[in-house]
Amino acid sequence: MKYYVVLLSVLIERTWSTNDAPQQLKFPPWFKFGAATAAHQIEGAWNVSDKTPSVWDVFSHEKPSRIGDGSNGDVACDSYHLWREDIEMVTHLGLHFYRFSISWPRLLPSGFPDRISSAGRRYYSELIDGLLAAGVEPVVTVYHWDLPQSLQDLGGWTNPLVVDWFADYARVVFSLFADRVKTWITINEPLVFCDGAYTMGVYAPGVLSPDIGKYLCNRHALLAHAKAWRIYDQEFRDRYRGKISLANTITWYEPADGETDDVAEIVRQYGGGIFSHPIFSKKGGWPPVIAKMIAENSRRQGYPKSRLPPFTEKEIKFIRGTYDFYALNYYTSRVVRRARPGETIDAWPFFGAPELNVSLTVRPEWKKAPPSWFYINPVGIRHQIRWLKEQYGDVEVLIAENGYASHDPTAHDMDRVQFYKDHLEQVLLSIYEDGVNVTGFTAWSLMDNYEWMDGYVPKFGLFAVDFNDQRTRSPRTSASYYAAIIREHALIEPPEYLSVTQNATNTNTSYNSLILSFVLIVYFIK
Ligand code: GBH
Repeated sequence: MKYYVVLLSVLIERTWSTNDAPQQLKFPPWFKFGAATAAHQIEGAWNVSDKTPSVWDVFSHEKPSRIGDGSNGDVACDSYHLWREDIEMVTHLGLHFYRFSISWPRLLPSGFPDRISSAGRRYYSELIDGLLAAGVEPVVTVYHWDLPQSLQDLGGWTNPLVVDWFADYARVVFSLFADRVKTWITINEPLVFCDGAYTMGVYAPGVLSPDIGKYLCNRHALLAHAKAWRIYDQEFRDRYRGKISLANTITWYEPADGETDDVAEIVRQYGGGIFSHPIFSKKGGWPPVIAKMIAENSRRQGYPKSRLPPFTEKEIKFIRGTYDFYALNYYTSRVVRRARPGETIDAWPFFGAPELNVSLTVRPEWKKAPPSWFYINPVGIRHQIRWLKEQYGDVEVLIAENGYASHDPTAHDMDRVQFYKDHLEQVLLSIYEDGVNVTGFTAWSLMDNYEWMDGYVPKFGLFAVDFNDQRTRSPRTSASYYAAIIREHALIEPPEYLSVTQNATNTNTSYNSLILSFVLIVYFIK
Protein backbone atom coordinates (compact mmCIF):
# COMPACT_ATOMS: atom_id res chain seq x y z
CA MET A 1 0.00 0.00 0.00
CA LYS A 2 2.73 2.39 1.09
CA TYR A 3 4.49 1.83 -2.20
CA TYR A 4 1.41 2.76 -4.19
CA VAL A 5 1.13 5.99 -2.22
CA VAL A 6 4.77 6.80 -2.97
CA LEU A 7 4.37 5.95 -6.61
CA LEU A 8 1.22 8.02 -6.86
CA SER A 9 2.78 11.03 -5.15
CA VAL A 10 5.79 10.90 -7.42
CA LEU A 11 3.54 10.60 -10.44
CA ILE A 12 1.45 13.55 -9.39
CA GLU A 13 4.57 15.54 -8.66
CA ARG A 14 6.09 14.74 -12.05
CA THR A 15 2.91 15.55 -13.90
CA TRP A 16 1.78 18.73 -12.22
CA SER A 17 4.82 20.46 -10.79
CA THR A 18 5.75 23.48 -12.84
CA ASN A 19 9.13 22.18 -13.92
CA ASP A 20 8.49 19.35 -16.30
CA ALA A 21 4.75 19.68 -16.34
CA PRO A 22 2.76 19.68 -19.54
CA GLN A 23 5.24 17.90 -21.84
CA GLN A 24 2.32 16.11 -23.35
CA LEU A 25 -0.90 16.81 -21.55
CA LYS A 26 -3.61 15.96 -23.98
CA PHE A 27 -6.97 17.66 -24.15
CA PRO A 28 -9.92 15.30 -24.67
CA PRO A 29 -10.43 14.50 -28.36
CA TRP A 30 -13.67 16.50 -28.56
CA PHE A 31 -12.15 19.61 -26.95
CA LYS A 32 -12.19 22.65 -29.26
CA PHE A 33 -10.06 25.78 -29.37
CA GLY A 34 -11.19 29.18 -30.60
CA ALA A 35 -10.64 32.90 -30.31
CA ALA A 36 -13.12 35.73 -29.91
CA THR A 37 -13.86 39.31 -30.89
CA ALA A 38 -16.92 41.55 -30.77
CA ALA A 39 -18.46 43.75 -33.47
CA HIS A 40 -17.96 47.18 -31.93
CA GLN A 41 -14.42 46.34 -30.88
CA ILE A 42 -13.19 45.39 -34.36
CA GLU A 43 -15.49 46.35 -37.22
CA GLY A 44 -15.15 50.12 -37.48
CA ALA A 45 -17.25 51.42 -40.42
CA TRP A 46 -19.47 52.92 -37.77
CA ASN A 47 -21.55 54.91 -40.26
CA VAL A 48 -20.91 53.03 -43.49
CA SER A 49 -23.88 52.26 -45.69
CA ASP A 50 -27.10 52.32 -43.67
CA LYS A 51 -25.67 51.46 -40.24
CA THR A 52 -27.04 53.68 -37.47
CA PRO A 53 -25.16 54.63 -34.28
CA SER A 54 -25.00 52.24 -31.37
CA VAL A 55 -24.89 53.35 -27.74
CA TRP A 56 -21.10 52.94 -27.85
CA ASP A 57 -20.77 55.23 -30.90
CA VAL A 58 -22.75 57.91 -29.11
CA PHE A 59 -21.12 57.36 -25.70
CA SER A 60 -17.59 57.76 -27.10
CA HIS A 61 -18.41 60.57 -29.57
CA GLU A 62 -20.40 62.70 -27.16
CA LYS A 63 -17.68 62.94 -24.51
CA PRO A 64 -14.34 61.48 -25.61
CA SER A 65 -13.03 61.97 -22.06
CA ARG A 66 -15.12 58.96 -21.07
CA ILE A 67 -12.61 56.82 -22.92
CA GLY A 68 -9.11 56.43 -21.48
CA ASP A 69 -7.32 57.58 -24.64
CA GLY A 70 -10.19 59.71 -25.97
CA SER A 71 -10.66 57.28 -28.85
CA ASN A 72 -13.67 55.55 -30.35
CA GLY A 73 -14.58 52.56 -32.48
CA ASP A 74 -15.01 54.51 -35.73
CA VAL A 75 -12.32 52.50 -37.51
CA ALA A 76 -11.10 50.04 -34.85
CA CYS A 77 -9.48 47.07 -36.66
CA ASP A 78 -11.46 47.93 -39.79
CA SER A 79 -12.72 44.37 -39.87
CA TYR A 80 -15.74 45.53 -41.84
CA HIS A 81 -13.32 45.83 -44.76
CA LEU A 82 -10.52 43.52 -43.63
CA TRP A 83 -12.52 40.44 -42.63
CA ARG A 84 -10.61 38.29 -45.09
CA GLU A 85 -7.47 39.05 -43.11
CA ASP A 86 -9.31 38.06 -39.95
CA ILE A 87 -10.02 34.67 -41.50
CA GLU A 88 -6.35 34.38 -42.44
CA MET A 89 -5.38 34.86 -38.79
CA VAL A 90 -7.93 32.28 -37.76
CA THR A 91 -6.53 29.72 -40.18
CA HIS A 92 -2.95 30.63 -39.26
CA LEU A 93 -3.82 29.64 -35.67
CA GLY A 94 -5.66 26.51 -36.79
CA LEU A 95 -8.69 27.46 -34.70
CA HIS A 96 -11.62 25.06 -34.58
CA PHE A 97 -14.00 27.98 -34.14
CA TYR A 98 -14.08 31.76 -34.29
CA ARG A 99 -16.42 33.65 -31.98
CA PHE A 100 -17.59 37.06 -33.24
CA SER A 101 -20.68 39.16 -32.67
CA ILE A 102 -23.30 40.77 -34.86
CA SER A 103 -23.95 44.48 -34.64
CA TRP A 104 -27.67 45.06 -34.07
CA PRO A 105 -27.71 48.55 -35.69
CA ARG A 106 -25.72 47.26 -38.68
CA LEU A 107 -28.24 44.51 -39.40
CA LEU A 108 -31.40 46.37 -38.36
CA PRO A 109 -30.75 50.10 -38.79
CA SER A 110 -33.99 51.15 -37.10
CA GLY A 111 -33.48 48.62 -34.32
CA PHE A 112 -36.61 46.84 -35.53
CA PRO A 113 -37.12 44.19 -38.23
CA ASP A 114 -39.02 46.53 -40.52
CA ARG A 115 -36.00 46.49 -42.81
CA ILE A 116 -32.91 44.30 -42.88
CA SER A 117 -29.82 46.13 -44.13
CA SER A 118 -28.58 44.40 -47.25
CA ALA A 119 -25.01 45.58 -46.61
CA GLY A 120 -25.13 44.30 -43.03
CA ARG A 121 -26.60 41.00 -44.09
CA ARG A 122 -24.01 40.54 -46.83
CA TYR A 123 -21.14 41.34 -44.46
CA TYR A 124 -22.01 38.65 -41.91
CA SER A 125 -23.03 36.17 -44.55
CA GLU A 126 -19.70 36.45 -46.36
CA LEU A 127 -17.79 36.21 -43.09
CA ILE A 128 -19.66 33.05 -42.13
CA ASP A 129 -19.20 31.51 -45.57
CA GLY A 130 -15.52 32.45 -45.54
CA LEU A 131 -15.00 30.74 -42.19
CA LEU A 132 -16.85 27.61 -43.26
CA ALA A 133 -14.86 27.46 -46.48
CA ALA A 134 -11.71 27.58 -44.33
CA GLY A 135 -13.05 24.72 -42.21
CA VAL A 136 -13.69 26.92 -39.18
CA GLU A 137 -16.89 26.86 -37.18
CA PRO A 138 -18.54 30.26 -36.64
CA VAL A 139 -19.69 30.83 -33.05
CA VAL A 140 -21.95 33.85 -33.03
CA THR A 141 -22.86 36.26 -30.25
CA VAL A 142 -26.15 37.94 -31.07
CA TYR A 143 -25.58 40.86 -28.68
CA HIS A 144 -22.24 42.15 -27.42
CA TRP A 145 -23.25 45.54 -25.95
CA ASP A 146 -23.88 47.66 -29.09
CA LEU A 147 -27.55 48.50 -28.63
CA PRO A 148 -29.01 50.73 -31.36
CA GLN A 149 -29.07 54.27 -29.94
CA SER A 150 -32.65 54.61 -31.21
CA LEU A 151 -33.68 51.93 -28.71
CA GLN A 152 -31.65 53.51 -25.93
CA ASP A 153 -33.65 56.68 -26.56
CA LEU A 154 -36.72 54.62 -25.68
CA GLY A 155 -35.17 53.43 -22.41
CA GLY A 156 -32.98 50.60 -23.71
CA TRP A 157 -32.49 47.73 -21.29
CA THR A 158 -34.62 49.39 -18.61
CA ASN A 159 -37.75 49.32 -20.77
CA PRO A 160 -39.61 45.98 -20.42
CA LEU A 161 -40.34 46.10 -24.17
CA VAL A 162 -36.66 45.50 -24.86
CA VAL A 163 -37.40 41.82 -24.28
CA ASP A 164 -39.51 41.77 -27.43
CA TRP A 165 -37.18 44.08 -29.36
CA PHE A 166 -34.29 41.73 -28.66
CA ALA A 167 -36.33 38.63 -29.43
CA ASP A 168 -37.43 40.08 -32.80
CA TYR A 169 -33.83 40.94 -33.63
CA ALA A 170 -32.63 37.48 -32.60
CA ARG A 171 -35.26 35.85 -34.81
CA VAL A 172 -33.94 37.80 -37.80
CA VAL A 173 -30.39 36.71 -36.99
CA PHE A 174 -31.43 33.06 -36.71
CA SER A 175 -33.47 33.16 -39.88
CA LEU A 176 -30.52 34.56 -41.83
CA PHE A 177 -27.67 32.50 -40.38
CA ALA A 178 -28.91 29.48 -38.39
CA ASP A 179 -28.49 27.30 -41.47
CA ARG A 180 -24.71 27.80 -41.11
CA VAL A 181 -24.15 28.73 -37.45
CA LYS A 182 -24.54 25.91 -34.93
CA THR A 183 -23.28 27.53 -31.72
CA TRP A 184 -24.98 30.68 -30.47
CA ILE A 185 -24.54 33.06 -27.60
CA THR A 186 -27.60 35.24 -27.13
CA ILE A 187 -26.15 37.93 -24.86
CA ASN A 188 -22.62 38.61 -23.69
CA GLU A 189 -22.12 39.47 -20.02
CA PRO A 190 -25.25 41.19 -18.74
CA LEU A 191 -23.21 41.92 -15.59
CA VAL A 192 -21.04 44.33 -17.53
CA PHE A 193 -23.56 46.18 -19.67
CA CYS A 194 -26.05 46.44 -16.79
CA ASP A 195 -23.81 47.11 -13.83
CA GLY A 196 -21.03 48.78 -15.78
CA ALA A 197 -23.54 51.17 -17.30
CA TYR A 198 -26.09 51.74 -14.53
CA THR A 199 -24.10 51.21 -11.33
CA MET A 200 -20.88 52.84 -12.41
CA GLY A 201 -21.72 54.83 -15.51
CA VAL A 202 -18.44 53.86 -17.16
CA TYR A 203 -19.87 51.64 -19.91
CA ALA A 204 -22.38 52.92 -22.47
CA PRO A 205 -25.00 54.28 -22.13
CA GLY A 206 -23.54 55.60 -18.86
CA VAL A 207 -26.86 56.20 -17.13
CA LEU A 208 -26.27 56.21 -13.38
CA SER A 209 -29.04 54.39 -11.55
CA PRO A 210 -27.39 51.91 -9.23
CA ASP A 211 -30.46 51.31 -7.09
CA ILE A 212 -33.08 50.83 -9.77
CA GLY A 213 -31.77 50.88 -13.35
CA LYS A 214 -29.28 48.08 -13.02
CA TYR A 215 -31.85 45.64 -11.64
CA LEU A 216 -34.33 46.49 -14.39
CA CYS A 217 -31.54 45.83 -16.86
CA ASN A 218 -30.67 42.50 -15.16
CA ARG A 219 -34.27 41.39 -15.22
CA HIS A 220 -34.87 42.31 -18.86
CA ALA A 221 -31.59 40.83 -20.05
CA LEU A 222 -32.55 37.48 -18.50
CA LEU A 223 -36.03 37.58 -20.01
CA ALA A 224 -34.63 38.64 -23.40
CA HIS A 225 -32.15 35.78 -23.36
CA ALA A 226 -34.88 33.32 -22.42
CA LYS A 227 -37.18 34.55 -25.15
CA ALA A 228 -34.46 34.27 -27.80
CA TRP A 229 -33.55 30.77 -26.55
CA ARG A 230 -37.19 29.70 -26.82
CA ILE A 231 -37.49 31.14 -30.31
CA TYR A 232 -34.45 29.14 -31.38
CA ASP A 233 -35.75 26.08 -29.59
CA GLN A 234 -39.22 26.22 -31.11
CA GLU A 235 -38.60 27.62 -34.57
CA PHE A 236 -35.08 26.59 -35.57
CA ARG A 237 -33.70 23.73 -33.51
CA ASP A 238 -35.42 20.89 -35.38
CA ARG A 239 -34.10 22.05 -38.69
CA TYR A 240 -30.61 23.13 -37.68
CA ARG A 241 -29.67 21.22 -34.51
CA GLY A 242 -27.58 23.99 -32.96
CA LYS A 243 -26.78 24.92 -29.36
CA ILE A 244 -27.52 28.20 -27.63
CA SER A 245 -26.78 29.88 -24.30
CA LEU A 246 -25.68 33.21 -22.83
CA ALA A 247 -22.16 34.15 -21.70
CA ASN A 248 -21.36 35.30 -18.17
CA THR A 249 -18.19 36.89 -16.94
CA ILE A 250 -17.51 35.77 -13.41
CA THR A 251 -14.75 36.97 -11.14
CA TRP A 252 -13.72 34.27 -8.66
CA TYR A 253 -14.25 35.39 -5.05
CA GLU A 254 -12.57 33.88 -2.04
CA PRO A 255 -12.75 34.87 1.63
CA ALA A 256 -10.01 37.06 3.09
CA ASP A 257 -7.93 35.50 5.84
CA GLY A 258 -10.06 35.23 8.93
CA GLU A 259 -13.36 35.55 7.02
CA THR A 260 -15.78 32.68 6.56
CA ASP A 261 -16.70 31.36 3.15
CA ASP A 262 -20.30 32.61 3.32
CA VAL A 263 -19.18 36.21 2.82
CA ALA A 264 -17.42 35.17 -0.40
CA GLU A 265 -20.37 33.02 -1.38
CA ILE A 266 -22.80 35.92 -1.27
CA VAL A 267 -20.55 37.86 -3.66
CA ARG A 268 -20.38 34.80 -5.94
CA GLN A 269 -24.17 34.68 -5.92
CA TYR A 270 -24.26 38.38 -6.77
CA GLY A 271 -21.59 38.38 -9.48
CA GLY A 272 -22.46 35.02 -11.04
CA GLY A 273 -25.65 33.75 -9.44
CA ILE A 274 -27.90 36.62 -10.54
CA PHE A 275 -27.32 35.69 -14.17
CA SER A 276 -27.14 31.93 -13.65
CA HIS A 277 -29.58 30.86 -10.94
CA PRO A 278 -32.66 31.91 -12.95
CA ILE A 279 -31.47 29.86 -15.94
CA PHE A 280 -29.37 26.97 -14.67
CA SER A 281 -30.70 26.07 -11.21
CA LYS A 282 -33.46 23.51 -10.67
CA LYS A 283 -35.66 26.04 -8.87
CA GLY A 284 -35.11 29.07 -11.06
CA GLY A 285 -35.63 32.69 -10.04
CA TRP A 286 -33.20 35.05 -8.37
CA PRO A 287 -30.64 33.48 -6.01
CA PRO A 288 -32.55 33.41 -2.70
CA VAL A 289 -29.76 35.03 -0.63
CA ILE A 290 -29.59 37.92 -3.06
CA ALA A 291 -33.35 38.44 -3.23
CA LYS A 292 -33.45 38.49 0.58
CA MET A 293 -30.52 40.86 0.91
CA ILE A 294 -31.81 43.41 -1.62
CA ALA A 295 -35.31 43.25 -0.11
CA GLU A 296 -33.84 44.04 3.32
CA ASN A 297 -31.63 46.83 1.98
CA SER A 298 -34.60 48.31 0.12
CA ARG A 299 -36.78 48.29 3.23
CA ARG A 300 -34.05 49.95 5.27
CA GLN A 301 -33.67 52.64 2.61
CA GLY A 302 -37.41 53.41 2.69
CA TYR A 303 -38.47 51.78 -0.58
CA PRO A 304 -41.96 50.28 -0.39
CA LYS A 305 -40.84 47.11 -2.19
CA SER A 306 -37.65 45.39 -3.17
CA ARG A 307 -35.56 47.24 -5.73
CA LEU A 308 -34.88 43.85 -7.31
CA PRO A 309 -38.10 43.37 -9.26
CA PRO A 310 -39.36 39.84 -8.59
CA PHE A 311 -40.15 37.37 -11.33
CA THR A 312 -43.68 35.99 -11.55
CA GLU A 313 -44.11 32.19 -11.37
CA LYS A 314 -44.70 32.23 -15.10
CA GLU A 315 -41.47 34.16 -15.73
CA ILE A 316 -39.49 31.85 -13.47
CA LYS A 317 -40.62 28.90 -15.58
CA PHE A 318 -40.05 30.81 -18.80
CA ILE A 319 -36.39 31.50 -17.95
CA ARG A 320 -35.53 28.24 -16.20
CA GLY A 321 -33.75 25.71 -18.39
CA THR A 322 -33.08 28.05 -21.30
CA TYR A 323 -29.57 26.77 -21.94
CA ASP A 324 -27.69 24.10 -23.85
CA PHE A 325 -24.31 24.74 -22.19
CA TYR A 326 -22.66 27.24 -19.82
CA ALA A 327 -20.51 29.91 -21.52
CA LEU A 328 -18.00 31.21 -18.98
CA ASN A 329 -15.75 34.24 -19.42
CA TYR A 330 -13.04 34.27 -16.79
CA TYR A 331 -10.35 36.91 -16.22
CA THR A 332 -9.69 37.71 -12.59
CA SER A 333 -10.23 36.99 -8.87
CA ARG A 334 -10.88 38.94 -5.67
CA VAL A 335 -10.61 38.46 -1.93
CA VAL A 336 -13.69 39.43 0.09
CA ARG A 337 -14.08 40.80 3.59
CA ARG A 338 -17.05 42.33 5.35
CA ALA A 339 -17.03 46.14 5.55
CA ARG A 340 -15.99 47.51 8.91
CA PRO A 341 -18.53 49.59 10.81
CA GLY A 342 -18.61 53.06 9.30
CA GLU A 343 -16.43 52.12 6.33
CA THR A 344 -17.60 53.62 3.01
CA ILE A 345 -17.65 51.18 0.16
CA ASP A 346 -17.15 52.45 -3.36
CA ALA A 347 -18.73 50.95 -6.48
CA TRP A 348 -15.30 50.98 -8.06
CA PRO A 349 -13.69 48.57 -8.66
CA PHE A 350 -16.56 46.16 -8.01
CA PHE A 351 -20.07 46.91 -9.15
CA GLY A 352 -21.93 45.28 -6.30
CA ALA A 353 -19.74 46.22 -3.36
CA PRO A 354 -21.99 48.96 -1.88
CA GLU A 355 -25.10 46.76 -2.10
CA LEU A 356 -23.23 43.89 -0.47
CA ASN A 357 -21.31 46.06 1.98
CA VAL A 358 -18.10 44.18 1.39
CA SER A 359 -14.59 45.24 0.59
CA LEU A 360 -12.74 43.55 -2.25
CA THR A 361 -9.00 43.26 -2.45
CA VAL A 362 -6.45 40.97 -4.01
CA ARG A 363 -3.71 38.71 -2.74
CA PRO A 364 -0.21 40.20 -2.97
CA GLU A 365 0.98 37.24 -5.02
CA TRP A 366 -1.54 37.87 -7.81
CA LYS A 367 0.36 39.67 -10.52
CA LYS A 368 -1.19 42.84 -11.91
CA ALA A 369 -2.08 43.16 -15.59
CA PRO A 370 -2.61 46.66 -17.01
CA PRO A 371 -6.41 47.15 -17.00
CA SER A 372 -7.34 48.60 -13.60
CA TRP A 373 -9.34 45.54 -12.59
CA PHE A 374 -6.97 42.83 -13.79
CA TYR A 375 -5.04 40.65 -11.32
CA ILE A 376 -3.88 37.24 -12.44
CA ASN A 377 -5.01 34.15 -10.55
CA PRO A 378 -5.01 31.10 -12.83
CA VAL A 379 -6.39 28.70 -10.23
CA GLY A 380 -9.45 30.99 -10.02
CA ILE A 381 -10.70 29.58 -13.32
CA ARG A 382 -10.66 26.06 -11.87
CA HIS A 383 -12.45 27.15 -8.68
CA GLN A 384 -15.02 28.99 -10.77
CA ILE A 385 -15.68 26.01 -13.02
CA ARG A 386 -16.01 23.70 -10.01
CA TRP A 387 -18.41 26.18 -8.38
CA LEU A 388 -20.61 26.07 -11.49
CA LYS A 389 -20.76 22.30 -11.25
CA GLU A 390 -21.58 22.39 -7.54
CA GLN A 391 -24.32 24.94 -8.10
CA TYR A 392 -25.91 23.80 -11.30
CA GLY A 393 -24.89 20.19 -11.81
CA ASP A 394 -23.23 18.55 -14.76
CA VAL A 395 -23.66 21.22 -17.36
CA GLU A 396 -21.33 21.39 -20.37
CA VAL A 397 -18.95 24.34 -19.93
CA LEU A 398 -17.53 26.32 -22.82
CA ILE A 399 -14.89 28.81 -21.79
CA ALA A 400 -16.07 31.60 -24.04
CA GLU A 401 -13.34 34.12 -23.08
CA ASN A 402 -10.03 34.12 -21.26
CA GLY A 403 -7.04 36.26 -22.05
CA TYR A 404 -4.43 38.73 -20.98
CA ALA A 405 -3.83 42.41 -21.69
CA SER A 406 -0.53 44.23 -21.62
CA HIS A 407 0.46 47.74 -22.66
CA ASP A 408 3.28 46.26 -24.63
CA PRO A 409 2.54 46.31 -28.34
CA THR A 410 5.59 44.21 -29.26
CA ALA A 411 5.53 40.72 -30.62
CA HIS A 412 7.46 38.83 -27.98
CA ASP A 413 4.71 38.50 -25.40
CA MET A 414 6.01 35.91 -22.98
CA ASP A 415 3.67 37.22 -20.27
CA ARG A 416 0.70 36.27 -22.45
CA VAL A 417 2.24 32.88 -23.25
CA GLN A 418 2.61 32.27 -19.53
CA PHE A 419 -0.97 33.42 -18.90
CA TYR A 420 -2.47 30.99 -21.40
CA LYS A 421 -0.24 28.15 -20.24
CA ASP A 422 -1.19 28.65 -16.61
CA HIS A 423 -4.91 28.93 -17.31
CA LEU A 424 -5.04 26.01 -19.71
CA GLU A 425 -3.27 23.90 -17.09
CA GLN A 426 -6.12 24.70 -14.69
CA VAL A 427 -8.65 23.84 -17.37
CA LEU A 428 -7.04 20.40 -17.72
CA LEU A 429 -7.35 19.96 -13.95
CA SER A 430 -11.04 20.92 -14.17
CA ILE A 431 -11.53 18.20 -16.73
CA TYR A 432 -9.41 15.40 -15.32
CA GLU A 433 -9.44 16.08 -11.58
CA ASP A 434 -12.81 17.75 -11.03
CA GLY A 435 -14.65 15.82 -13.71
CA VAL A 436 -16.25 18.85 -15.32
CA ASN A 437 -17.36 18.57 -18.92
CA VAL A 438 -15.38 21.51 -20.29
CA THR A 439 -15.64 21.25 -24.06
CA GLY A 440 -13.78 24.26 -25.37
CA PHE A 441 -11.55 27.25 -24.74
CA THR A 442 -11.78 30.66 -26.38
CA ALA A 443 -8.88 33.08 -26.31
CA TRP A 444 -9.77 36.76 -25.89
CA SER A 445 -8.74 38.10 -28.23
CA LEU A 446 -7.83 37.14 -31.76
CA MET A 447 -6.26 40.59 -32.17
CA ASP A 448 -5.74 43.89 -30.36
CA ASN A 449 -8.97 45.86 -30.48
CA TYR A 450 -11.07 48.65 -29.03
CA GLU A 451 -11.13 47.82 -25.32
CA TRP A 452 -14.26 49.84 -24.50
CA MET A 453 -13.60 52.67 -22.02
CA ASP A 454 -9.88 51.84 -22.04
CA GLY A 455 -9.65 52.60 -25.75
CA TYR A 456 -6.70 51.13 -27.65
CA VAL A 457 -4.29 51.06 -24.71
CA PRO A 458 -4.71 47.51 -23.38
CA LYS A 459 -3.51 44.96 -25.91
CA PHE A 460 -5.39 41.67 -25.63
CA GLY A 461 -4.39 40.25 -29.02
CA LEU A 462 -2.71 37.04 -30.11
CA PHE A 463 -2.12 39.26 -33.12
CA ALA A 464 -0.92 42.85 -32.83
CA VAL A 465 -2.77 45.48 -34.87
CA ASP A 466 -1.08 48.64 -36.11
CA PHE A 467 -3.69 51.27 -35.28
CA ASN A 468 -1.55 54.13 -36.62
CA ASP A 469 -1.41 52.70 -40.08
CA GLN A 470 -3.28 50.23 -42.28
CA ARG A 471 -4.43 48.04 -39.38
CA THR A 472 -1.80 45.52 -40.34
CA ARG A 473 -2.12 42.36 -38.25
CA SER A 474 1.01 40.54 -37.10
CA PRO A 475 1.32 37.42 -34.96
CA ARG A 476 2.82 37.59 -31.49
CA THR A 477 4.74 34.75 -29.85
CA SER A 478 1.51 33.80 -28.07
CA ALA A 479 -0.05 33.18 -31.48
CA SER A 480 2.58 30.54 -32.31
CA TYR A 481 2.25 29.06 -28.85
CA TYR A 482 -1.54 28.83 -29.12
CA ALA A 483 -1.24 27.39 -32.64
CA ALA A 484 1.18 24.74 -31.33
CA ILE A 485 -1.20 23.80 -28.51
CA ILE A 486 -4.00 23.44 -31.03
CA ARG A 487 -1.82 21.40 -33.41
CA GLU A 488 -0.69 19.02 -30.65
CA HIS A 489 -4.08 19.14 -28.94
CA ALA A 490 -2.04 19.25 -25.76
CA LEU A 491 -0.55 21.70 -23.33
CA ILE A 492 3.03 21.96 -24.49
CA GLU A 493 5.96 24.15 -23.59
CA PRO A 494 7.66 25.87 -26.49
CA PRO A 495 11.45 26.03 -26.15
CA GLU A 496 11.53 29.85 -25.90
CA TYR A 497 9.15 29.60 -23.03
CA LEU A 498 11.47 27.30 -21.10
CA SER A 499 14.47 29.52 -21.60
CA VAL A 500 12.67 32.64 -20.46
CA THR A 501 11.24 31.22 -17.25
CA GLN A 502 14.03 28.82 -16.34
CA ASN A 503 14.82 30.60 -13.10
CA ALA A 504 11.33 30.92 -11.76
CA THR A 505 10.77 27.31 -12.70
CA ASN A 506 13.71 26.02 -10.73
CA THR A 507 12.62 27.65 -7.51
CA ASN A 508 9.22 26.12 -7.97
CA THR A 509 10.66 22.69 -8.56
CA SER A 510 12.65 22.63 -5.37
CA TYR A 511 9.70 23.98 -3.44
CA ASN A 512 7.45 21.23 -4.79
CA SER A 513 10.02 18.55 -4.06
CA LEU A 514 10.41 19.89 -0.56
CA ILE A 515 6.70 19.60 0.10
CA LEU A 516 6.68 16.13 -1.42
CA SER A 517 9.59 14.93 0.74
CA PHE A 518 7.92 16.33 3.81
CA VAL A 519 4.66 14.53 3.05
CA LEU A 520 6.53 11.27 2.50
CA ILE A 521 8.60 11.56 5.68
CA VAL A 522 5.50 12.27 7.77
CA TYR A 523 3.81 9.32 6.15
CA PHE A 524 6.62 6.89 6.92
CA ILE A 525 7.19 8.08 10.49
CA LYS A 526 3.51 7.44 11.12
C1 GBH B 1 -14.97 41.01 -21.48
O1 GBH B 1 -15.44 41.78 -20.43
C2 GBH B 1 -15.72 41.41 -22.72
O2 GBH B 1 -16.61 40.43 -23.13
C3 GBH B 1 -14.85 41.85 -23.84
O3 GBH B 1 -15.60 42.55 -24.75
C4 GBH B 1 -13.68 42.62 -23.31
O4 GBH B 1 -12.91 43.17 -24.32
C5 GBH B 1 -12.86 41.69 -22.46
O5 GBH B 1 -13.62 41.07 -21.49
C6 GBH B 1 -11.69 42.34 -21.80
O6 GBH B 1 -12.06 43.32 -20.91
O7 GBH B 1 -15.42 43.08 -10.13
O8 GBH B 1 -13.30 44.08 -9.89
O9 GBH B 1 -13.52 41.97 -10.95
C7 GBH B 1 -15.00 41.47 -19.15
C8 GBH B 1 -14.76 42.75 -18.45
C9 GBH B 1 -14.16 43.89 -16.52
C10 GBH B 1 -15.56 41.90 -16.34
C11 GBH B 1 -14.25 44.11 -15.10
C12 GBH B 1 -15.71 42.17 -14.93
C13 GBH B 1 -15.33 43.50 -13.05
C14 GBH B 1 -14.25 44.06 -12.23
N1 GBH B 1 -14.71 42.73 -17.04
N2 GBH B 1 -14.97 43.18 -14.38
S1 GBH B 1 -14.12 43.23 -10.70
